[in-house]
Amino acid sequence: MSARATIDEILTSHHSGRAVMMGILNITPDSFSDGGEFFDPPAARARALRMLEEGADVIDIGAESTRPGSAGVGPGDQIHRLRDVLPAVAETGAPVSIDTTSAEVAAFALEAGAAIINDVSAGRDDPRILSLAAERKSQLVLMHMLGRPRTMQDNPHYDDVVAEVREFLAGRIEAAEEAGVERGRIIVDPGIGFGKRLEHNLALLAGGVGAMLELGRPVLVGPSRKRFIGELTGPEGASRRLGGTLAACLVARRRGASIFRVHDVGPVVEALKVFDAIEGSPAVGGHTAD
Ligand code: HH2
Repeated sequence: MSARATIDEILTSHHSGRAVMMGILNITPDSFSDGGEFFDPPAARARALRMLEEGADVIDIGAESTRPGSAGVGPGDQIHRLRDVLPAVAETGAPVSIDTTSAEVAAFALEAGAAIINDVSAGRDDPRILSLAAERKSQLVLMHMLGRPRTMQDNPHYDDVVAEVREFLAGRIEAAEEAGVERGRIIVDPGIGFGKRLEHNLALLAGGVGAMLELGRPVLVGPSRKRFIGELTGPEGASRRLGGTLAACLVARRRGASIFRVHDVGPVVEALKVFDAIEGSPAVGGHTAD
């Protein structure tokens, strides 16, 4: 991938075919795969710079873990965690996204240089986040989640997961537009691992991405190192899920996802480069093995 994507290139990536890399920076003591590692500002900044070198277009900073079973961190504590780290990352010139469901935290982050609000509750936790995004003309990621992080993995059920997630996101786009957010600033995300069993995650990565694209907005996916990969590859820890993460990103890419929220930026960039080169080769669609 060449130069870092601009905000406009991110917002039109579903049309242009550009792959956008969102590198994960969790400044939390308890995130499921990297909790505690980047809690202090110098370590967090170094991690962000490393991901940018590897090809990240955006750094997604989260100060609250949303892993299954987690209880939540108040806005004051999130802001305290972000105070030194966020300006240091924004100074690098890379677009910063703030992973929060709190309007207070989002307002602080936008003031400190963030350009994107990544709300895993899609504006349901704190509806003021929608009017904030509208007023500040920030970009807004709306993600599907069934239930709340504390309980979302307690026996999730869908009759038709793809249709229900699509319906939910269509409704949240409408709510955001009613609050004044321009449709052109919205990104949608099926919420891999958020109130989903293995078969739900697989369905969303297979047919789901195409169904989400019908909403007319870029599709972001976040399968990185998640539990459903471990369910397929074995019980090793989250940092041993790179192969599965690559497979999930490539499948989602094939279906039209254009924004990838990942921990392992370098390997995903490399995999997508090779994948896109093969898919773009004139022989694709020509000869087959049989
Ligand atoms: N996944 C996580 C957090 N934020 N945001 C979007 N848009 N999509 C996702 O799939 C997504 C997200 C969970 O992963 P992680 O940040 O690595 O862990 P934790 O929530 O434990 O900090």
